[in-house]
Amino acid sequence: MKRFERLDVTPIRKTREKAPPSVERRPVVVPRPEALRQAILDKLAYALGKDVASATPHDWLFATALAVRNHIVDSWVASEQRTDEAGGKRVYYLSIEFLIGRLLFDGLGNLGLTEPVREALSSLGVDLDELRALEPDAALGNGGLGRLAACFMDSMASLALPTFGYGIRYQFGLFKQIIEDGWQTEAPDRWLDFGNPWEFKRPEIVYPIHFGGTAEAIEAEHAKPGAWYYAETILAMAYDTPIVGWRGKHANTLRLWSALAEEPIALATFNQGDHLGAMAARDTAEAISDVLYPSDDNPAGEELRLRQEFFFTSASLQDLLQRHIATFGDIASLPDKAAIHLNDTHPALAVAELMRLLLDEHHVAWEEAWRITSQTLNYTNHTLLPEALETWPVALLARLLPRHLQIIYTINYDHLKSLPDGLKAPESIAALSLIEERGERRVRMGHLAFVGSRRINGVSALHTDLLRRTVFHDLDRAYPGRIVNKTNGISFRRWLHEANPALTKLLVETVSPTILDDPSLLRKLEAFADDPAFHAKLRATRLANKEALAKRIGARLDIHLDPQALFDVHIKRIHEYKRQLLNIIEAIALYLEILDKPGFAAVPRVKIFAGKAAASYWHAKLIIKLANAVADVVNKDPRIGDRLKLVFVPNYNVSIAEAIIPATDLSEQISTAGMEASGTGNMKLALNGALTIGTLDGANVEIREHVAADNIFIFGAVTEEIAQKRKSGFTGAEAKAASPRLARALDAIAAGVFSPDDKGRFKPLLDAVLGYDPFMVVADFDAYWDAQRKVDALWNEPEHWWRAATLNIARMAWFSSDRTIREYADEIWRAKTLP
Ligand code: 26Q
Repeated sequence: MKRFERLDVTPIRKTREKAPPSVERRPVVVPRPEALRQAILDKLAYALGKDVASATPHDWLFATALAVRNHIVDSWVASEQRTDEAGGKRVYYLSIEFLIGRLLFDGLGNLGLTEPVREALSSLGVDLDELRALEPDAALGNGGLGRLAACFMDSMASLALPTFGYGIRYQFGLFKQIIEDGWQTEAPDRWLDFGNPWEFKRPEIVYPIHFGGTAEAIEAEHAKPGAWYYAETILAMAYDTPIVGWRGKHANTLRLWSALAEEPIALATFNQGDHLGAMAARDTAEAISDVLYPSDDNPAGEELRLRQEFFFTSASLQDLLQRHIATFGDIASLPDKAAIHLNDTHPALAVAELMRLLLDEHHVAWEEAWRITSQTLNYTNHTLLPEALETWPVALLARLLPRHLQIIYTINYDHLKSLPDGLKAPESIAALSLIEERGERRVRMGHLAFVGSRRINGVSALHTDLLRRTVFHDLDRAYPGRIVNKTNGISFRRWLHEANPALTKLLVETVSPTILDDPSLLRKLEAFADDPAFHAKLRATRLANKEALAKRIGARLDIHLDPQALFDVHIKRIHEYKRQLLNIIEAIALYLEILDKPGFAAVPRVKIFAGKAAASYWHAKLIIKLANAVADVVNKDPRIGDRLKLVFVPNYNVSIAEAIIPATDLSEQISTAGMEASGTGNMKLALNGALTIGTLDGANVEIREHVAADNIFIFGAVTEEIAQKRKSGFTGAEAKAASPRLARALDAIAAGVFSPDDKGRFKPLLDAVLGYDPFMVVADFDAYWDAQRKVDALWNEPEHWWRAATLNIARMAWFSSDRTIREYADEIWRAKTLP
């Protein structure tokens, strides 16, 4: 660590006991608007160097954020002191993605500062809502997995569970989606262009991360450490963001690593005139934290991705080990004082890296190192799709992480040797091995994470059940009881209080203000399920949210929407298994039906789509083009008027979700049964009172159990039926032959109704669904159509619709991520919240 050897990172005061608190532990009091006004003006002057006359809107945003941050930091410092004093277990949540979105209203809401700050700014002639819209989204994630990590951070802080989130500080987050002529194109997400007011750079917290070279062989079963003669070293530097919980009572740290070259410039090379060459090593090193991989399912299999995974895993483990040793003085107590969680397999190298650190750097014997590792780590699986399960070629690991490969082989040897006799047949061994031997040899990261973890969890009841029956069937038999279910949840602070203040206000007025602290009180709404006065108020909040959304869409996309129409919303990553195509085909069928039968009692509908496709996922991009092409034709057809409109909202992100969800009447959760591990958008929409049309997939199953079958529209083949259909040799062409309505819609696509300039444009989509139909799009069409007509019928009976909406809200409390995190803390981490 040449660059940093002169930096002494030890605090001047070594023991916290003797240190006077740098921040008084004052009770959380809400400052008055005048004090906030002064604080903002001070930040403007002394942090930004601006006066009121020269301040730009961005300056105001930064000054406000920095003033709010002061209050967060008070809570943060006190939380760290309390955690130290309590001496309990800490949780470390390792995730390659954190899809956080904006932080201003999170901080304001949690600290109770929204209205005082609004008032302070308004006295300065500044509008808080305009500042809110200026903050870039922190889009350091692709979708569900990354957003779950962000909701979990919110809940862990709100419950005062001492936690570090560890991830990567990507210079560029998820790409910006631009729709050009209906096609998705990608542009870099320059979220850091103006700097980031929430983070603290920690130039003194730097760890070396090694790659390449050779490793000294150790024999299996031997306790002695090995040695790694690495070839390359990159530095990981910490950036900390405090994550403050509800009512500001506790704050945790999100520590994101940024890659840095050991030598910023090869001066000798520069002096010889090779100016670009002098920077090349730096560019290669720093590329590690440059960009988020833009896929939410498809393992990229590239060396840079593996480097990213090892980079943040190793830095996080080094950091938490040094904290543990500094606090407790030994390493054997790690399982009692730390629970490390692997958010999917992206940090699964933690199994080998923790072993390496214990064996080679802390000189712990193998057996003890294995006890520590396998009692400290836990792992969540987020997908069943076999093609989405991560594996890495043995040859690549041998080149990049040779010592880790040795350790993985030794773990595998021990694992296979200790299997019960009933699992020692060659087929069982092949299924249980950490190494896939067919074809190019690869390490199965799910297996590695499983074997190295104390608990493994799925993210919904159905998903966990399928995990036991499919991908981890043999491992479950070898290690019974390790797999547990933890159904996902969502942060009510973000997805109700912040996103839908009008509904929140109504709930507070109808039930009680304590509903903000205790969502179980939502149950009390059941008493209003048939109350016309409550229905009227609920409808009014929905209508206002729809008007606001319609206004935004009108301004940005020049599409006029009638807020009285049913807003039918399909928002999530674009993927064949999520079946946006099924929804689009239904829209086409509806369009043709309306044209055909002028008397057709269609309910006026607005179909809203939003979502990004992985940049390399051609099929998904073609689905986006089709959605836009159908929108073009339908929206311009004067015969249709306001009876049907389609909108594709570009650049879906957390902030756009916050605007669309409160304006939704119908929530589309129509994945092929067995393919969506859980879903969390389904929960956000139901909590905001949208009714769900969905398949029995992921957490939809549990949503139905909670809201009751009368208050949700379930349709389509279930997991077992799909398996049977597959066996019987089903093809989409058969389904088309059996359904004239479907046939007309598909034929319209084939005839070029939506692509007059290139009639064959959508043929790849048609070929897929008419052949093997891997995602059962056409197989489920008739059932979907029928379910949609039931939606129409209910919409036409407002008292029944709003009763169902009320009951959805009333019965969603269980889907709070606070409940999920309590379960993780009790049953997986065995960690206690601070009093
Ligand atoms: C792996 C290797 C290389 C490149 C990318 C990846 C990769 C990246 C992201 C693989 C998977 C993901 C993300 C998966 C994901 O978001 N899964 C979703 O997780 C949610 C939270 O549990 C569930 O609600 C969703 O059902 C599930 O699809």
